[in-house]
Amino acid sequence: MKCSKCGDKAVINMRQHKLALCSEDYLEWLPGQVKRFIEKYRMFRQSDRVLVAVSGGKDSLSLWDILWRLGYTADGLYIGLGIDGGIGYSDESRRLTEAFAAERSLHLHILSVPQEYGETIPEMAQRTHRGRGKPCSVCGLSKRHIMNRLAREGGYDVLVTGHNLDDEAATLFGNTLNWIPGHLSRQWPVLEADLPGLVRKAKPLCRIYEREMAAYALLRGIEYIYDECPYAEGSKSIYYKELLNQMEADRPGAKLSFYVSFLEAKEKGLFAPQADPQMVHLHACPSCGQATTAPGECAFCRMVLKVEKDRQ
Ligand code: Q46
Ligand code: ZN
Repeated sequence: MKCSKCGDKAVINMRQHKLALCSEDYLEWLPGQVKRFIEKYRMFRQSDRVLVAVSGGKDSLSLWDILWRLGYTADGLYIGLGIDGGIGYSDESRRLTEAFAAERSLHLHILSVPQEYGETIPEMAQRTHRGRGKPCSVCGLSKRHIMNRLAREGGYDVLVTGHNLDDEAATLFGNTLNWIPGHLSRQWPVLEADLPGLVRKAKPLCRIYEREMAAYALLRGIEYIYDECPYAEGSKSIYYKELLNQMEADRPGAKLSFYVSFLEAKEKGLFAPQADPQMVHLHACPSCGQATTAPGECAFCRMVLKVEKDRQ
């Protein structure tokens, strides 16, 4: 197969775009696509200070690499969750993230959950009995809170994450199967900072296939952690991704059209935010200042208090 641009040997064939590219053209094409979507959805401007949440995986490290090459001012944030899973998951992902930042002289913030809160994420999950044996709900709650706090404290204009098209399509699939109106009305490539204590958030890879990100990392020689978090196994989102991949194999472009048609329908007014009765109770958490609908302190601050009390 030949590169559609220069006729050299193609290294990737993207049936969904009817495009095959050689390594050199691909490494130029993908960042161009990312820039196009950053501008299309008005995620941030060239002069903004960007904080990239990095996990050590291919998507977040490649995103950071792309933003850096595009000339954005982008620092990284790595959160150490204290997850081992027999493979030293957190230690290895931290090592790779630090090496990535050092190679490019990029600034990396590191927050270690066990150092900051006294326990690892799996330990906190056990203590609080959240999530029926899986630490994912404690993990998600903690990551959202910490990312938001550090982006605010650092005065960043926007917090970006490496969610790719496969992630967004799987989330949309779940939200649609269960018809969750609040989630459908909030799902969008960028979330404005329109609630107390919350920063602007954006997903520059939302229209880039996971396979395209893996190819970018490989061709760019980015060393990333291949293993998934050991707790990801058996998750609903992996199941939805498998189903969507089956559709994609039969009909190239199915995933992209599912997600993009949703965005277009939203632009025409579908799933417009309704007066959400929960929002009536919205206030800033007296302890951390982040928006919450829970009475009193937010779920994260209550969880940390419970862990502290329990340990005494
Ligand atoms: S939530 Fe669950 Fe992930 Fe946290 S514990 Fe691992 S799988 S990392 S996206
Ligand atoms: Zn709080």
